[in-house]
Amino acid sequence: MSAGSIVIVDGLVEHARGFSAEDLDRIPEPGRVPDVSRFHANRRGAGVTLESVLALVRPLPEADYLTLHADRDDFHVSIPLDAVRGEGIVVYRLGEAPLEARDGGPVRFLIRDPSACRTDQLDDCANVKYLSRIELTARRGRDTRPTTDAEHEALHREDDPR
Ligand SMILES: Nc1nc2c(c(=O)[nH]1)N[C@H]1C(S)=C(S)[C@@H](COP(=O)(O)O)O[C@H]1N2
Ligand SMILES: [Mo]
Repeated sequence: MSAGSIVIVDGLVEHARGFSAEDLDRIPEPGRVPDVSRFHANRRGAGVTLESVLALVRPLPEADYLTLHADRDDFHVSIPLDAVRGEGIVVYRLGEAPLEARDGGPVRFLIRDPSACRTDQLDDCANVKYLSRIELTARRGRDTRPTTDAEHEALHREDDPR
């Protein structure tokens, strides 16, 4: 793993590895996403496409699911790889600075065009904050997204670092 790794990508990939902010900075166009507020009005930061990160680790043909792990608060989301490939963004900077916890940093996952909470695999709840690891698997992995309104509200009350 590289020094200063902020996110690990592993599982069913040819080259499991950690990425530092500087590693992610080296990803060229068309992988760059300069300003997420363009498509999520209340969120900020800059990053790279999931696809550009996957291109560096090379998922194996048998990889069917992508699981997003947030160790900080033990939150996990597992979604079909095909569905998320073209939609995922890995956000890790605010200007030149690291993305802070108040914005879900140091690494936040965002879906470009999410459905409302609990309506789909690619919903708002899958916009994982404090992302520590992206794991590729052949079957669905761990998913701790809330399944009821009450669970969902409780999670939002507790998950507010601001
Ligand atoms: N690590 C982590 N990421 C998380 C959550 C969480 O509890 N922990 N909540 C999810 C849910 S249920 C929603 S709806 C969105 C809310 O994102 P927002 O606070 O930026 O609106 O974050 C998602 N990402
Ligand atoms: Mo949610």
